[in-house]
Amino acid sequence: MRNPNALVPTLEDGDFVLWESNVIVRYLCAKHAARGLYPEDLRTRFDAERWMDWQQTTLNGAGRDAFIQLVRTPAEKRNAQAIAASVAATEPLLTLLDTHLAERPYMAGERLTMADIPIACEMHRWWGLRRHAARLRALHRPAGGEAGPFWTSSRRLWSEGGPFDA
Ligand SMILES: N[C@@H](CCC(=O)N[C@@H](CS)C(=O)NCC(=O)O)C(=O)O
Repeated sequence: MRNPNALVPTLEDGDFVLWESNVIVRYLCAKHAARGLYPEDLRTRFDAERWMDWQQTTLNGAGRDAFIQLVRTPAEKRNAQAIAASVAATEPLLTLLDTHLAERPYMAGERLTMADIPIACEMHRWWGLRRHAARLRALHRPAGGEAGPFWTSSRRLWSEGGPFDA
């Protein structure tokens, strides 16, 4: 088996097999370093590394239950408490992210780096939940109201890589 965990993603680059999503991002950005996604400057690189680890160990875990419940669980079996706890755990992290992005255009500073990739994927997943949860809609975009600052930041972040499902 290529990935002993039997999970995606798994990358095959010739005879080299690599798994763990953020490690795959690091590898591809380093391999194609000329594109600038893998910062040469050590501090900028590890700033990017920091946010990638934060996404995987903090942000992803906080939003996981909302995703599992709203997307993977039939409506009649959903655990409303688990969704509420997951939303409550994610909210302060979105505020943190919004504050960070209010001061710089990208996660690691002035340029798009590897750090923006997992964060943008995570935000895409989070905002995608709006299709499933009026509660998230109400939290982040009051009916008839203006988008909050995080909306603006995450929209900008995601739109760098493709269309944003608004
Ligand atoms: N830490 C691993 C987690 C991999 C993982 O959990 N993959 C999920 C999808 S995100 C999976 O393959 N689940 C099996 C399934 O959905 O059937 C990574 O970041 O690559």
